This record gives sequence, structure tokens and C-alpha cells, in this order.
Amino acid sequence: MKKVLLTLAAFISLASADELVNLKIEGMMCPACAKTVKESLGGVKGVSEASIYLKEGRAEVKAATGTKPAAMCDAVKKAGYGCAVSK
Ligand SMILES: [Cu+2]
Repeated sequence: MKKVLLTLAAFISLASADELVNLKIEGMMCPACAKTVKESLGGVKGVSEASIYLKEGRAEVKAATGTKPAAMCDAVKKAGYGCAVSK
């Protein structure tokens, strides 16, 4: 029984592991833009946290492993900003 629980715990921690994705965001002019981008990224399934760097025109997104960066960019574009996945 104990072994089963441990395996389960390992599985859960693996399933919720985060990865960091860097996005290049174009068109952000002010903090309100940054907020809009942050909210649009936060609405993407799997995303747990988005840090927006207004002056640098980029975003660092923490998301569950397997979350597609393209889905993140789609959300940003829908909000009216340019987006590209940077390596
Ligand atoms: Cu703005």
C-alpha cells in the first residue's frame, strides 16, 4: 500500500512539473498592455504563472510540461499583440 502511494505521489509531481517558456512580445507600450498580455497568458490551459518584462518586450511563462508555446502565442495575438517563441 505504501509503495502504491509513493508511486502515485511521484506520478503527480511529474504530471505537474513546470517548464519555462520565453516569448517575445511585440506592441506593449505601457503597464496596461503588460497586464493584458499577462491575463491572456494566464487564461491558457496549463499556464501557472506569467512574468511580463515590458521594457524588454518579452514574457517568461511557467507552464505544465507539454503546454504548447504556440497556444500561448495564440492567446497573446488574440489580445492584440505580436508574439514569437524565443529559444
Ligand atoms: Cu498599453
